[in-house]
Amino acid sequence: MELTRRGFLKESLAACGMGAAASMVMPYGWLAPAAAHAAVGPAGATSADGGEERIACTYHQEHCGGMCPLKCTVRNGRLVKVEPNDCVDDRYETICLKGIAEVEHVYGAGRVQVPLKRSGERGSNEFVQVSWDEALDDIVARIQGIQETHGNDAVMVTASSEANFPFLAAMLGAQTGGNTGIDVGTGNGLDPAIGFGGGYAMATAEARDWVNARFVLTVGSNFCESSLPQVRLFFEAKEAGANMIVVDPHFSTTASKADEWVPIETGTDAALFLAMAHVILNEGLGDAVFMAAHTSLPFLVDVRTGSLLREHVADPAAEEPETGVQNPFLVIGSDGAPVPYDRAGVEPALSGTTKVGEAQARTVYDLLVESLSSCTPAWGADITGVVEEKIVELARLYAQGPSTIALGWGGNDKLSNADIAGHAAAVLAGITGNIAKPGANIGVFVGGCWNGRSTTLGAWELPEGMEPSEDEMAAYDMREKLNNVRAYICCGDFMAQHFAHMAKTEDWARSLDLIVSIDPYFTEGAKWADYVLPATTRFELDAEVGNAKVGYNQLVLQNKVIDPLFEAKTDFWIQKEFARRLGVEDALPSDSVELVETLISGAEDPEIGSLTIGQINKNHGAWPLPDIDEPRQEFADLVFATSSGRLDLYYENLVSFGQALPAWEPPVEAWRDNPKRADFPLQLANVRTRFHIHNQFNDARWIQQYFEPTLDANPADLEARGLATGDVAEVFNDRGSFEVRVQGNPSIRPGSARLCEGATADYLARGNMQSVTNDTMIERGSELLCGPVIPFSDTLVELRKA
Ligand SMILES: Nc1nc2c(c(=O)[nH]1)N[C@H]1C(S)=C(S)[C@@H](COP(=O)(O)OP(=O)(O)OC[C@H]3O[C@@H](n4cnc5c(=O)[nH]c(N)nc54)[C@H](O)[C@@H]3O)O[C@H]1N2
Ligand SMILES: Nc1nc2c(c(=O)[nH]1)N[C@H]1C(S)=C(S)[C@@H](COP(=O)(O)OP(=O)(O)OC[C@H]3O[C@@H](n4cnc5c(=O)[nH]c(N)nc54)[C@H](O)[C@@H]3O)O[C@H]1N2
Ligand code: SF4
Ligand SMILES: [Mo]
Repeated sequence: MELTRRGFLKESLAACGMGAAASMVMPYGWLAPAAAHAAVGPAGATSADGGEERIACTYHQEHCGGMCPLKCTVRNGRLVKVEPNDCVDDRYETICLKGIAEVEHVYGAGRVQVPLKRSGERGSNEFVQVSWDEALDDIVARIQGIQETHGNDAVMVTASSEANFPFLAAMLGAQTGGNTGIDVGTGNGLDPAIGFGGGYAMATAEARDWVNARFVLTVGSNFCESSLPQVRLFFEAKEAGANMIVVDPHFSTTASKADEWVPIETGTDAALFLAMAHVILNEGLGDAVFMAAHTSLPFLVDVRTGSLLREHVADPAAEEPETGVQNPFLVIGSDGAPVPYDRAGVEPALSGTTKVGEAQARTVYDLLVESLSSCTPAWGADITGVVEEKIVELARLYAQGPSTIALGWGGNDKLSNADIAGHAAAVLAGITGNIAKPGANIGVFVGGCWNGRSTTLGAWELPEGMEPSEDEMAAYDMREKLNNVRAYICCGDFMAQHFAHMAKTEDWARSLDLIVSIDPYFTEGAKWADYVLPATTRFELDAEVGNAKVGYNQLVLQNKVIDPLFEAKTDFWIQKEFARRLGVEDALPSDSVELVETLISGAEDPEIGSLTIGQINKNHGAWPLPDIDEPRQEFADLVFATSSGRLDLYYENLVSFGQALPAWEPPVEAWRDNPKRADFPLQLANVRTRFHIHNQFNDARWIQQYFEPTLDANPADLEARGLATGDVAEVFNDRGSFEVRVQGNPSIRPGSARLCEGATADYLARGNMQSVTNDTMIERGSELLCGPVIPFSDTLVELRKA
């Protein structure tokens, strides 16, 4: 069969006279471009039909949290099979449909094949083919012109997690975009309590730890789609007896696999957590010993100012809040008097009042009890739609422990009030001690490559002074605030994927002097570019090895699988060409092999640092990190990474916002009684799907057979608008509109609609979903760890038949 197919292709292609930049519409479907490059494969073993065949190991996508190690078969230079790699441990031998489908997708019609230069108006999507030299000469000349007049920081370079651009911004002295406002909603509220997670709510352990839990409460995550290689861990925990309960407005895939689904009103997770905390404290189910010994709940607060009181009350010079050591927080000692919390033998009272100097002082615990007093189950039920009895039951189950709260980045995280939910979740962990113990952890567990054990790899050192400029502001703010940026180099799709409220992005794009898109695929953002440069996919390399990364509990190498396709170039080559034109070529490694050697030899772990590329490749391109037999567990000694070493539940910097302790606030737009609902009654949930990774795989034909992005809504909501499954609807609000096929889906909560994010214009009926998404930034955002979150799902819309 292979023989026949190959012979057939050879002939048919010769007949077509196909060149590298041939038309993307080809009569022989997905196989045609492969054969167009069949001549370039390096020699290897011989396949049954006499062609050249070899196997190469690499890793797949980072941004699904998978980075699955892959074993790729290449025949006559063409990728013909993708399988899970043979790893030392079969837990890491994972793959999904998207990895398998690369056999077609790498050669897919969505690829940018040649460098393109804008020929029409910006955004008109009109381009002409140019040579790499023409493109790069002009781009560099224009950048230099802009920088001479406006300074180095008039250029901005941003790169998606799939792109590999460690040098470009530094070479140009460019800005790098600042806070992204993405995936930082819940972490902004959770992470300051623990001093871990960096604002991304990274879990305090891996999902492998779930088997140790009696109760796993998943809130706002669709783990069984968004963490495909780890779905087995969900079932292992379930089989081990953990009670898996999923809180989600919609009957998600994960909800359907759980022991129980608890439907909730969108954007009200904080109210659920606060009501649960109320029950726990009210019923005396808290862990008083943990609270007194390991949290900031016994700390004293000046009732007049809301500030935490410290030992050197009258001596601001002694103030060292970074360490808290020189100026420790005060607690009430056994004699009722204030005493530094860290003095030997102190057993702090959780409750009480005292005076510190002139200041009237109360404990954080008392303030918490007071603030929670109104958060009764009835109150919570009214806001969340979760019935009172269920809130009480969840609270009791959680308090009993060991319990884990598995938060998400795609749920409440994408609403403006997410930090309050994260903060409230921290309170639940703090009052019950369900943290940093086997089975008792908290955070987002999605993605092995983010949540497994890690080691820091080395970095290539650039000459002194070769570094990015300081970021003036977050890139999303540049659309509205005065700033210096005039040229924007996007490695990945930033224009459409990273900003809500597309109309604003478009206005900004029109105002820029130069936009460059560097991506293997033709993205929505590329339409706004002056130059679209074809990058290779991770499978294509011009050297034997291109990158090394820490995947799920192992080091993985990006090995060459096939030669670059079309005129695509590697991210490394592109940077090198920039460097050559800037006269700094020698500052970069000579090739990507030298770069990878540096990454490995500089690894912080000496066992990893002593490995060679050859050794790792003898081991199929993957090397287990040390000590991975047991799941990662942070803070087992219960000393947290906060200034006091305790779980810090009181956020002094938010006193002026009334959020020193978490206090319920609805999201800015998608709240139940928002008068805006009169015109735009439906909330639009933006979620991920197992069929895509953000904007990627929209064009993968093998996947398109099974999945088309549809706007799913409850059949009753469709019917009320005269819509039925299969109709194309216009989705609109006061920010914009787009058109998409609708699907009646009883899993969707009435009053909401759901669409996978990253479904871009070319794959919808018209326009981009980003046209309607909300970009309102809350005021307290500037005080939050990572700045405000972009509230993509804090969006109200209406539908009508298109
Ligand atoms: N409306 C809405 N928007 C959202 C979200 C939402 O919920 N709603 N979610 C947000 C979230 S959580 C995230 S994390 C972001 C993710 O958005 P992105 O950061 O855009 O996602 P990635 O998957 O990291 O980036 C993929 C891009 O990199 C390109 N690429 C792949 N490999 C390479 C390579 O080797 N070199 C180069 N140069 N490019 C490569 C791909 O073709 C693709 O265009 O989207 C955000 N946007
Ligand atoms: N296949 C695949 N996997 C991915 C990605 C991908 O693009 N494709 N992207 C990766 C990235 S960058 C991210 S950020 C993660 C995100 O991973 P997750 O955090 O799991 O996010 P989603 O998959 O969007 O699922 C969000 C869930 O929250 C629910 N939800 C919506 N609003 C609310 C709410 O207000 N409260 C509650 N409790 N639930 C709500 C939604 O119905 C949905 O089931 O996935 C990663 N993994
Ligand atoms: S898309 Fe993600 S889960 Fe699927 S094979 Fe690739 S890395 Fe693995
Ligand atoms: Mo994300």
